[in-house]
Amino acid sequence: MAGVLLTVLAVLVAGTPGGGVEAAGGRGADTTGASGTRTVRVELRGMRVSPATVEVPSGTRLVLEVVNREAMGHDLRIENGPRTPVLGRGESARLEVGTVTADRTAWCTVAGHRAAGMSMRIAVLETGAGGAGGGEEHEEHAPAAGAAGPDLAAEFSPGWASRPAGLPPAGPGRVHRVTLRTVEKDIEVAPGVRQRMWTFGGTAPGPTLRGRVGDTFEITLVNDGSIGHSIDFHAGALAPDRPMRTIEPGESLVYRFTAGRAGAWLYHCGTAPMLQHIANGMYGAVIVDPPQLPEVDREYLLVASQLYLGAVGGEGRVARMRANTPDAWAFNGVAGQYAREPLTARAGERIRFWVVAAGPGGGVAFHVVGTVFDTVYQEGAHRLRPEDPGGAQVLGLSTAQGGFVEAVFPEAGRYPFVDHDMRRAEAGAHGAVEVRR
Ligand SMILES: [Cu+2]
Repeated sequence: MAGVLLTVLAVLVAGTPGGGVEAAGGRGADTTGASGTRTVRVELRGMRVSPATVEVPSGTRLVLEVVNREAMGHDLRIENGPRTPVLGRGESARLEVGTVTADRTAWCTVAGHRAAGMSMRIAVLETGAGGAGGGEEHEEHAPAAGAAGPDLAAEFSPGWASRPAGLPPAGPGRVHRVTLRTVEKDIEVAPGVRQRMWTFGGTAPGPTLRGRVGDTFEITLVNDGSIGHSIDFHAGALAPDRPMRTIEPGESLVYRFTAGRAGAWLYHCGTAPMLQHIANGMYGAVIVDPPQLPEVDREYLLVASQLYLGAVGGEGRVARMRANTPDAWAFNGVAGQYAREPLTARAGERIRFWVVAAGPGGGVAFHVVGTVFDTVYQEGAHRLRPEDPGGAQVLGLSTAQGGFVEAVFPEAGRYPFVDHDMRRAEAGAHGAVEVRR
């Protein structure tokens, strides 16, 4: 309540020429040209800078008292001007903007925060006039993105290898202890295209965890990155407050959950803007086997995701995430990788494909050309079993859903698999299964 009042006050003060929270100079009526000093309190909270606009007469010496009102770290940087350090909750800093003679912008430089809305405008009013400041826009626009996306016919770098898609069975233990370190790492996400990704454990998707109903997972999350991160496991029910909290670089936490129910589950970073953290690679899968899950000849896991190319934290890239216009789509993080290095099987084998849709802005319509699925397990329930007379063509998953399908490959050949949304398939969400005799 007090915060709201302060914000309102700040807006009121900002909109009143000559006013000031702690006005140190004159009242703005200086006739010699210097309008005096204006001090404005600025609050950082909820991906917003309040007030969003500060209007001052030209020639005003402006001082901003910047305070962060939430646990997430923020700063404020003035265009062509000073910046605060990253502020923790309740911390404040004083910014001497200097004498304002033209419109300027200010924003939080923490990755993704500006694109999420953390910017403000310092607008010049005509001296002595109360009219609307019609200053020029200094907003930066997203760079025009290449409409064609990456060249999927290009070569991967020498020594490149696809991410192994084979899914090993769950280990014998009932407690699974894993340490996940958040690290920033350059990864080749499409042929010849390297991107700095934010990862769990150095890969995107992160490591796959697997167990059975009733198993306990104990994850130690260590932040080796340069900004705050967190983790959210869909596979277990608990109060998010402590285990899903954001930890700063150098910190760690232990996240313990018991898998009460079977399924193909997503895990992901839960730090704002989540859209950016997930799109930059912070996602993975937890497989919890249904009871009496029959053995099959081979199991594969394919995590579907969008890819956004460009500088990490680049505002244009984040703008594209928000517009849901990915540059490419991928299975297991790399566009087109299993077209280059196909999955393998033998004729007559039963293959189980586990699929998780990581998004962050779309699902998947998983289809294997030349096969008919006789088993579909989606979001914790069997929809089709081999003894049923029906068949299935697609495992359709919304964002963050998971499941598996099974098929028997009738004869040798090369069987493409796709996201049957052809925009996605042609943008990298395709591969093949090479079936031998
Ligand atoms: Cu993160």
